[in-house]
Amino acid sequence: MLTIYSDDHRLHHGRCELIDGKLMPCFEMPSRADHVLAQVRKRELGEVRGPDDFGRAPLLRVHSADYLDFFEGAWARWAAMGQEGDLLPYTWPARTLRAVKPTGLHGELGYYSFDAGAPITAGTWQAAYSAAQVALTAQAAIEQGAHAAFALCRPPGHHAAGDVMGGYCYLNNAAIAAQAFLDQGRAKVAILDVDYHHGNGTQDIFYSRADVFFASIHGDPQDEFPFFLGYADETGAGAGEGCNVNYPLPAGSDWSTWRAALEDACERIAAYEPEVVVVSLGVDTFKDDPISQFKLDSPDYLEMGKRIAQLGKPTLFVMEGGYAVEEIGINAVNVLEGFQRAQPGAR
Ligand code: Q9C
Ligand code: ZN
Repeated sequence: MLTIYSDDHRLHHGRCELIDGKLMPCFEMPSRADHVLAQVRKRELGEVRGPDDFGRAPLLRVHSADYLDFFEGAWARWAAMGQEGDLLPYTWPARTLRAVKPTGLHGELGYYSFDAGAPITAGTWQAAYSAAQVALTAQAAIEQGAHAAFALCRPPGHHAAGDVMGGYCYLNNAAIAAQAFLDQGRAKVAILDVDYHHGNGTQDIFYSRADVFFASIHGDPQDEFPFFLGYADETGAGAGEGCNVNYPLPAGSDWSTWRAALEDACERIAAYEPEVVVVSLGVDTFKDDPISQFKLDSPDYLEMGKRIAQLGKPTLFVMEGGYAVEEIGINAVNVLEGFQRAQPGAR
């Protein structure tokens, strides 16, 4: 399987996030991608290539121009104020306020974000831009005939909506790739989000559309981030009614619970008859993940890949979360290897 990777991810290295009332070093750190890449190489998954540059146009199919302009320019405005620390929002247009867009940097940042989990640093725009190009390059490889490809994206993307960042995410790599498939002539795409957290951004982007089916298996938002989306009664709207399915699972869920949800999700995806599948591949479902509550073990990820392969569709894997840095590479590559081994004629 081809892997697409860019060193530009290193340009994004936030300093800290608020966890349990304390400012802690960001869990979403550059070494995550290093561990995944190391395992891709060690396990000889296949060729590793850098991304091509498809420019801004495919990003604009998912994100608004004003959001991209704000994101690209935010650090320069912050630096011009004499600041050096990470740019983080601290006020949002919550229910009792107005969703106006103030002109000042902090007001605008609150408007374009939903939490304080997505710090903007000097290199964040370039890292996120390159991650989107990584996803688009892997998508192009599938469009050119590859049965599967792995986009080793960092920062991740599935919490980012059309004009909102948050949850370590800025540009929705999986959504951008899914939209590219559609724009290149595919009629229907399914997105399977296996990250521990609900893919609120992806769901929001496609919620009213029938050309993308979105399925997400995740910690129950009653008691887990992102709290305000990801419930089982969210089934799509308008033309997209029936094209969204959520599997909120309780804390402590292990493979037996998780795989039952995967089975149902795969049956729903098969019934939708997509031309291609995009997998938002988070491995923060792992038992030792420092910020998550599921109990999957490393061999379970081989089974996950095998079941996804049984869909029999061209499949784009897009890296999302996973924070037990030693194991993230093993578990991510287990999914890819499980998928690959299940192919007819696999070695
Ligand atoms: N006490 C992704 O996995 N907050 N994002 C965690 C823990 C945010 C996760 C706080 C988690 C975001 C891509
Ligand atoms: Zn996650």
